[in-house]
Amino acid sequence: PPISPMAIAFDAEKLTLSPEGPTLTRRMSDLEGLFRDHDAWSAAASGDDPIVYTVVSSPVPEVERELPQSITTIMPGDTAGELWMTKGHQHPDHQGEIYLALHGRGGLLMFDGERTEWLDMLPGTIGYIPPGWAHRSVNTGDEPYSFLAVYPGGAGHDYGWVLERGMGSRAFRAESGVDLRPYAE
Ligand code: S6P
Ligand code: ZN
Repeated sequence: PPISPMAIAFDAEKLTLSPEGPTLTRRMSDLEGLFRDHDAWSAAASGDDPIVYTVVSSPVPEVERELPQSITTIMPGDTAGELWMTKGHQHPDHQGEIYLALHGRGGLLMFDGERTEWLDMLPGTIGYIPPGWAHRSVNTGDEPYSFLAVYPGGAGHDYGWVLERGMGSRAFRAESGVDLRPYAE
């Protein structure tokens, strides 16, 4: 059944939603095949297997015509220099999405299969993901990076698309914040 109009309390300090839906926790071991340095990934995954990011959802369900939201928090860190990031995905039917940066420093890497785009994400930046662009978020700073996502409930997550094609670029730690390198290098 469709849900009723509702207010969701957003705590701008704690970055929580209330009421809250499911929370997802992704550890290093959940990110197989994504970092360039497989040995460094494997050592971290089979070692202390740190939490890389969490996703807290609103109670709005992920079903067609609803408009759910979530807050993703990526921990600061890197694996052999490659900045900690989300898995990244394409929406199977190419729906668009909106991100609003809330805390810390990050980047929004997008790839349409040919072109790559990078947006610096600082608190207050709205990042627009157009239809057909796969998207991955990266923590470029030294504290947790959090952002709000608003997306069509039927958007889905095609993770295989990114495993197959990559994201065009990879983001490495640099003194200036981030060094973007071609995916294959
Ligand atoms: C959903 C939206 C985000 C991500 C989240 C985790 O469309 O883009 O909520 O799911 O940032 O990233 P990923 O790539 O592991 O789903
Ligand atoms: Zn998405």
